[in-house]
Amino acid sequence: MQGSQRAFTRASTFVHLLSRFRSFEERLGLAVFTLALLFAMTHPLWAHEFKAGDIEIVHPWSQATPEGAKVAAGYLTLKNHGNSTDRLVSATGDVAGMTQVHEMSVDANGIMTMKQVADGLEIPAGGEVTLKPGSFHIMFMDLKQPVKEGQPFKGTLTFEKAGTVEIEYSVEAMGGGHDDHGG
Ligand SMILES: [Cu+2]
Repeated sequence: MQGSQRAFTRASTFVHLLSRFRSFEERLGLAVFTLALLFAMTHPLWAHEFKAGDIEIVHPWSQATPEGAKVAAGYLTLKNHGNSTDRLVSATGDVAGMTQVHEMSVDANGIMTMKQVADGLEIPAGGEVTLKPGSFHIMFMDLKQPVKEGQPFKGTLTFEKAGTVEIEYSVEAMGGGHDDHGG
């Protein structure tokens, strides 16, 4: 994520400034402090997770939409701790009139297209699938209200075997630079 990279650059600059401190102890103490700071910046407080049976749902998030936008996208990681394949068959979101699970692909002409995942999104036994910008995503359509940064919204995920679970999407700032769902 760009944010993390920026945070990293900032932290690196900070480390450079710290090299002016004289004693080893001073440097060590400040280095530890810097690492803690870096950790805090790259592991957002809003990281959160949910469970449905053997499926662990890690950090559902969405991106703020511009005023008047009709669509938004949801991203998360699905980990299957079970011994059999499961599938994400449907999803809902409080903000949307209709929600679908989409996949993105690039056609022969280099045009990016997306379509609904047929037969559900497979999560292999012991494996994981990440829904992320430019790839699989949850598509919120017919938005009833804008998706606003810092205003999480609820939704549900339904799995073939693990059933339905309620989750909450955190909303990150607009313009992360890698979302094609501006509306
Ligand atoms: Cu889509």
